[in-house]
Amino acid sequence: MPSTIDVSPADSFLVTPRTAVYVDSAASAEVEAIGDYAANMIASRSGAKSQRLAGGAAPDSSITLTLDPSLATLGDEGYDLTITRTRVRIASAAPAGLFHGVQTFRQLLPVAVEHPSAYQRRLIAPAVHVADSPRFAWRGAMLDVARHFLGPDDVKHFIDVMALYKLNRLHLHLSDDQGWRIEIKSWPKLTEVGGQTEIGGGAGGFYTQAQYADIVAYARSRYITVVPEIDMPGHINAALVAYPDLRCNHTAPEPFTRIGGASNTLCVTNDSIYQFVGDVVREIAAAAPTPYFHIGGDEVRSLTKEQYRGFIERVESIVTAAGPRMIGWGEIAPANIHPSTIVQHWNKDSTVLQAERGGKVILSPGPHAYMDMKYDSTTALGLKWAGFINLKTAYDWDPATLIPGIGEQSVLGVEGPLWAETVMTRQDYEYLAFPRLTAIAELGWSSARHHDWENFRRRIGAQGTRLAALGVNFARVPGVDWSW
Ligand code: TNX
Repeated sequence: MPSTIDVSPADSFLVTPRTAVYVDSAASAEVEAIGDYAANMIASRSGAKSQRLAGGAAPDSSITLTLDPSLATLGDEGYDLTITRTRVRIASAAPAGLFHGVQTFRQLLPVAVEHPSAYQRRLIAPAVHVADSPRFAWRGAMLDVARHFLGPDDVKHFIDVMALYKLNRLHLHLSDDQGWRIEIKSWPKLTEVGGQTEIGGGAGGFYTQAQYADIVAYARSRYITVVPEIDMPGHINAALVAYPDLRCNHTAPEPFTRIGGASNTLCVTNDSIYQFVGDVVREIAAAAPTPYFHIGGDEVRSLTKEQYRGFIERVESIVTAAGPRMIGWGEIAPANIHPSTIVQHWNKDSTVLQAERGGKVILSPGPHAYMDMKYDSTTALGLKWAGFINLKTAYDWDPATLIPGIGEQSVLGVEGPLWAETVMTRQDYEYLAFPRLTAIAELGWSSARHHDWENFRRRIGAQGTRLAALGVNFARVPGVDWSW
């Protein structure tokens, strides 16, 4: 829900065959690409282009995208959208805001906008003025492509749906006990061996570095930053099968293809494993520029506290030297990590320690944000260790008050992880992610003063036909009127 919205009830803007999208005459290629995206959205065929506005005012029936430095108070992602009878104007201090403004305009158009070739496609939007900016900088989803692999096209489809809800981070869990999913040229067996397994004995799979870079670029064009995760020092059995010397006993463990975790870890007391960690971090960061690198760090049971903390601190210096900002799950917080490192809360963990250091945290609380939990006892897919999570439970919490000692200032944002022990296909992912991911998106974007379950419950019903139009297999959860 936007920060402010003023509706002029008597007026509306109608898209006609003459409606054109304009960008400023001096617009950058980046802004022009957003213009083309908007032109495609309203056109009844693909390949439509935006035009450059050569001086003077925009003509009637125009949609203009303008960078306006005076809107800097709304931040890079904020935007100002004005729809009148004759014109649509989207303005922002930065391209990201223009893109989000286009998404709001899209949401104001009828569902037919999702069907470019629909026979009857009367695109009409109410006249409004919206001034809007996000509450949190980090609004994420996580795909666990390690437990069951998901191909690049399915990931891109997920990215497209994320964009509709102004989500801006896609965390990819690229390795785990059951599989290794990204090509590392200096350690080829990671994918030759570790990439061939997954839960249940299926064929697994992996992304080549070129495919990974393509996903990152695709996400970038939707103003979504991909966050690569390589889970270590535990949850790494697939790599140990490929390279037994990474273990202290130098013997290959059995492949692990069940639900649950193997107890094996990297041999953190052996200097040579830091060469491995460095190679992996540097190759992934070189394959596609990344501002963040997630090192996992969760659920390690077989190391001493000192061994674990020493490992995290050493890996932090490796990641930081390679460029990215490090992220780790809540367990890393007791190590002596830098305040710029980001800690991701998931369970009863020590994340608060990072807030006490003046650092930032991402909130993915298991009992609210875990999209791999069942909705209720009748849900066929999913796990239930963190409880059933219906739409209300996913929505009805406040990131700024959830954890004592972690206030608004410490919260970088929210993220919904979709662990994939039980999910195998795109349809499975979608069923668990939607509509709950819209609740995470709303918590990330909308101000706390707009937080209202009854209001959200009524509004979200309208997303059903839109998600259906996009081919998303969302769960028709009870308590919501999906018949709009
Ligand atoms: C805990 S969340 C895990 C994952 C599992 C997930 C299943 C976290 C950091 N570790 O390895 O997939 O539960 O819900």
